[in-house]
Amino acid sequence: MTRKLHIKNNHAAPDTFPSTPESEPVFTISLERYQQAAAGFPDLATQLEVFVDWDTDHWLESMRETEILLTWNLPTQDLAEVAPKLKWIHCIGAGVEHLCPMDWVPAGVTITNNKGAHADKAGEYALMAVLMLHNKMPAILTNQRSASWNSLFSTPIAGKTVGLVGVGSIGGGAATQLDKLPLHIIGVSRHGRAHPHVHEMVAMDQLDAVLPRMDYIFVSLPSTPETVGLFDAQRLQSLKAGAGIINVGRGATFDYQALANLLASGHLSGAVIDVFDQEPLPHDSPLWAAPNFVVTPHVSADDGDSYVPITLELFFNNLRRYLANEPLLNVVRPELGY
Ligand code: OXD
Repeated sequence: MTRKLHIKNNHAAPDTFPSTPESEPVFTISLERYQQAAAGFPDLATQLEVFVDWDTDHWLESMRETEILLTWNLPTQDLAEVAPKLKWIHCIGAGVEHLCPMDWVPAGVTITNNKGAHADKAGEYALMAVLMLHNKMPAILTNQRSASWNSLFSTPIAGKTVGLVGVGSIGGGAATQLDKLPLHIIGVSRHGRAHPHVHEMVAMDQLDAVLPRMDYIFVSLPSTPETVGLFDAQRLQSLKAGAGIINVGRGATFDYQALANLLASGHLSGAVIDVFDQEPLPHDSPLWAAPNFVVTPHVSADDGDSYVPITLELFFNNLRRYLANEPLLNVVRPELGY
């Protein structure tokens, strides 16, 4: 018996995913890419009948027989009637806030996410961004815009403290890379579970106790009711004078205008920011020109060459569990939203 796998790709459009034409090929699961990955899992692939689609071109016809859906998003309305055989949705992103609230999930359908696909790339970005902040690159880039030669010296980084707010797969990747430097690493996570490359781990309710000790803060939180607005004006104001900020999680966790104000006033030294509420960041956003505020276009964690192969490997490994009736990895908890 074969099971039908529907792969839903999206054409790029602003405010969806992928949001830019250049990101569309990075995230497209073409039949060719699928077959290349499937060749590594022949015993599993023969158990699937695969249909590759774009947007909702063949959604209604195809979903009638579909048991497994591989996608970033989907039309959720009346899903139980549209897809009566559906059992498993694998989301090709780590963040699933676009699928929340998950009151539409039919009984018996499990959702998994792409947790684990981002760790290596995000870890290197973290290393780069911490070194950028420490070497005053945001201020140097700001000065460059006005042709200003201002000798901003820095020191070796030894002895500085980096805080990782969120120690999931991305925060863990950051810890692994940052631990190569002579830094003290504090992790803050929901449960405060130990990580081999984090020197001091606390639970989220200790966040305000440890934040003022951090020279550089790397935030990789999902957008959930618990995290939206976490870094508001007051909390940002409470950070150590001269601290630097990196955000690769979701824009909704920050008040960026308050952050820009604190950079302009000199209380904070720099920011390297990869995620925004609206992506692409609109041309007229004041953040483009905010001093010491570096914008990167949501590229911190996605491997531009191998995102799809990494995703499909993760998918096939989970498919093995699925076919063996074993618990899946990366199951999203609808009540938590990640
Ligand atoms: C994701 C991301 O959620 O890259 O996968 O932001």
